[in-house]
Amino acid sequence: MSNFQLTKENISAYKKDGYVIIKNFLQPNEVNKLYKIATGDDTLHKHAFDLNDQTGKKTKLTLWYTPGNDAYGLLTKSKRMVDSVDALMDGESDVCHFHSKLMQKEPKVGGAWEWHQDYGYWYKNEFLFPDEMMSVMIAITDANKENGCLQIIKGSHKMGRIEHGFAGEQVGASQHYVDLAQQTMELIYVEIQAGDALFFHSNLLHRSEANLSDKPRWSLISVYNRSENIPYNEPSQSSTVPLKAVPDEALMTWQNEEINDNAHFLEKEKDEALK
Ligand SMILES: O=C(O)CCC(=O)C(=O)O
Repeated sequence: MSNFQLTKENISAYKKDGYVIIKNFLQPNEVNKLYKIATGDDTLHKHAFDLNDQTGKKTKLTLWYTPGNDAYGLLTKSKRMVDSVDALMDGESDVCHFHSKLMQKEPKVGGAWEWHQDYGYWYKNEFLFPDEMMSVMIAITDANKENGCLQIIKGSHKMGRIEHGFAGEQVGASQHYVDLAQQTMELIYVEIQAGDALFFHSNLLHRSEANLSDKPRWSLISVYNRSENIPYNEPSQSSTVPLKAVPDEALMTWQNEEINDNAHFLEKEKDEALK
């Protein structure tokens, strides 16, 4: 989808609901390319680690900070991504990339995620402005109730940050506030197809269930920040380095490099923060 731009309606839906879904954000040939790399790239596999849920089920993920000229980096830096998040986030300073994660929720073993706000984690990194941070989830495979798709509470970003505590290896939002939120706000299952994108606010409450199906659920989640939103407790530098956008076509037409260690992968055993 070259020259893609969010509409005014997309932007007002995001402001009101805390998210917007864009169908067919990627073309089938683009998502096929990403799927092939996701399942075949040794570097991505080498840097993958397991995150346990409370029942011991594991989600595999690979997390990196610096988008290079590999297919994933070119997508993260593509004009359609950078312009879209620029239109959605508050503030006017440059768009930067905090990190990206390839989420690998395998059939029967892919674990659950507790209710949380991403800013529940990033607050601990001492970013001050949650409205200047957001995530984009790109479905690499179809996501549905059967394979543990994302669930969100529509409009919950307007509650501001709520208390979080530890839940196994994850951070979970106060269940009391999640229960209160659900008294008036709608629970949405984000059932999307490969190539669709979900743009969501850093304070939107979300969770997912384990993947008990026989189909994998793979997705890319890229996190963006504004350059003025300095984290006072975060060792990586990426979140305040302005992104140089590349044309949307780069993913398919540039001679892509393979992802390499210049992406600065998170190694779970060395780093405390998971996100
Ligand atoms: O993709 C999922 O199942 C959940 C991911 C998630 O909640 C997160 O990365 O914050």
